[in-house]
Amino acid sequence: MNKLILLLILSIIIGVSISFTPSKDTLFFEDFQDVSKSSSKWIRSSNKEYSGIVEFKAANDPVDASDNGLVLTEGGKRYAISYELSKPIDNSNKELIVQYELQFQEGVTCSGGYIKLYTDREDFNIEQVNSNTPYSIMFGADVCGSNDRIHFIVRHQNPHTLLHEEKLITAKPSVRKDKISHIYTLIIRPDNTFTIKVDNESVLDGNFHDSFTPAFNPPKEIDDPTDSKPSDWVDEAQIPEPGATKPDDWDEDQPKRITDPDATKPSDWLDNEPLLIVDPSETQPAEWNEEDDGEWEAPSIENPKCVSGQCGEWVAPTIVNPLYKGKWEAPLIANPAYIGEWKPKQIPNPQYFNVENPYIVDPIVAVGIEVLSNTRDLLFDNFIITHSQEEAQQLLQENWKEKHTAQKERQAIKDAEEAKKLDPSNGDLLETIKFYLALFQTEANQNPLLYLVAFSSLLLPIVFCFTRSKKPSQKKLKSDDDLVDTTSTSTTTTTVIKESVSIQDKPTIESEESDDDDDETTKKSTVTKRTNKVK
Ligand SMILES: *[C@@H]1O[C@H](CO)[C@@H](O)[C@H](O)[C@H]1NC(C)=O
Ligand SMILES: [Ca+2]
Repeated sequence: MNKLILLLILSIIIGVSISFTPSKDTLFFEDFQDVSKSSSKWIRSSNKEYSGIVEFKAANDPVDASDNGLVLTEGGKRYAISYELSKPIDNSNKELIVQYELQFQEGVTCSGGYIKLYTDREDFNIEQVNSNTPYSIMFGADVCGSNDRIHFIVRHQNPHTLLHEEKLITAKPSVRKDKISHIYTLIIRPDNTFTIKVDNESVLDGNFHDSFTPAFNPPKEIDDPTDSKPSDWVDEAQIPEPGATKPDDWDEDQPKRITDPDATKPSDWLDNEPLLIVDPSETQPAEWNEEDDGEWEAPSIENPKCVSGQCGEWVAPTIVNPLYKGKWEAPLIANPAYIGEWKPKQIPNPQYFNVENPYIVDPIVAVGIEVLSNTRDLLFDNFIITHSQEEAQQLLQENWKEKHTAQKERQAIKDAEEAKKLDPSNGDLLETIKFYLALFQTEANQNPLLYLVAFSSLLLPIVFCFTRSKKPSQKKLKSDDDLVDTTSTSTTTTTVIKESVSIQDKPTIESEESDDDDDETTKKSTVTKRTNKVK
């Protein structure tokens, strides 16, 4: 066998994990594989507020050690780093797809994981980016405590006031808060609809005309501010019947429940048996010393005669009182004077305008991350902006899918190991090896090339020995070993929560309460407590 061919095959296989190449129509693509290029294109804001250190490097616990991302390395810091596009993006009459990958490597307490697409303006200065820099779209994950949502905000110019207003989607799709990598996709269509996907699954389908707050288009009519409810307006629909009186046989003093008059004490009831008795099988231990230990008392056990609960003082059960009626109230009748609910008169809205195509956003000149993160090591990767959904899906398939699957499996193992630690009947080494082998098999069944990689990594040294070759390049094999090696870094989550620091850049959403349920996928192992029996 020719070792060159073998090497070629290997490098092709290894290349599979991150292989996406953008087309000439791709508007923006960044996978951080060329670190020197990324370092020169991503510009950090010189604003003092943004002191967080960004690095371009692999994940802490990488599936593929050669897969770099953009990492916000410190917790409790603000970050502003942006990439200026060579040509501004105009989404008129075209689909626009914005997609990126995000991983909370060390978990998340309170962090922005969203991106901003900055508006093409005369005064845009990439080195001065801050929370007030005008953006056209803000999109992505935002978590703070139990509040989390995927943002999609459009800054839109009001044609009357000429001021830009932030339009937020009313829905609050939730963020994946686990420690594995997820991919967020926004699709904006020229028919004024949009879709938000997480991990290639739709989480929100919306419409620019009615999915945003405030709406792009103000209402045509508004309440007349000069109108007010007349003082004689009757808006009580029902009234107590006039002249109704309490019936003579209505006794308001009857109690709700009474003792069951038909109940009798069971004939086998044991009035004088105690619930606990001294354990007759216990005797004073030989080593018991009354002087040191005090007087010995035998422990108590449940009285075996009382297992059916028929011991002690007998009390008759209670039943619902058939004579109970409660407080008498006059029956309600329809109010003959009722006019209806009062509503102010509607007048044409002087501020009305009609934006026919709110999907068209202000041209985009740069992509940026401008966030506060209280947790360290948020990792961004695989940014793409394109007019082609197929292209975005291809990137997801080629650069993310395998990694995500491997990470999910690792997480499952970690969870299983955690559960095992809590369980005293720990599994043995053989079981663990069997488990990893089974895992490898599942992975390899999905991607048969892995068999070849595993096989080749055994075969390679033999071939090289045999042919006495000089420099086998083993470096790249590491990434594939990693797929099986899941015993790496434990979960040390040093998270800093600074109450005083809040995410300032979204004034309109500060006070909102999340009514979303946590869809956190983290499994919590339950510890079973053994309660000691009374003995
Ligand atoms: C993503 O979803 C589409 C359907 O919407 C499907 O055709 C495609 O295979 C999916 N891609 C991956 C990588 O799962
Ligand atoms: Ca990458």
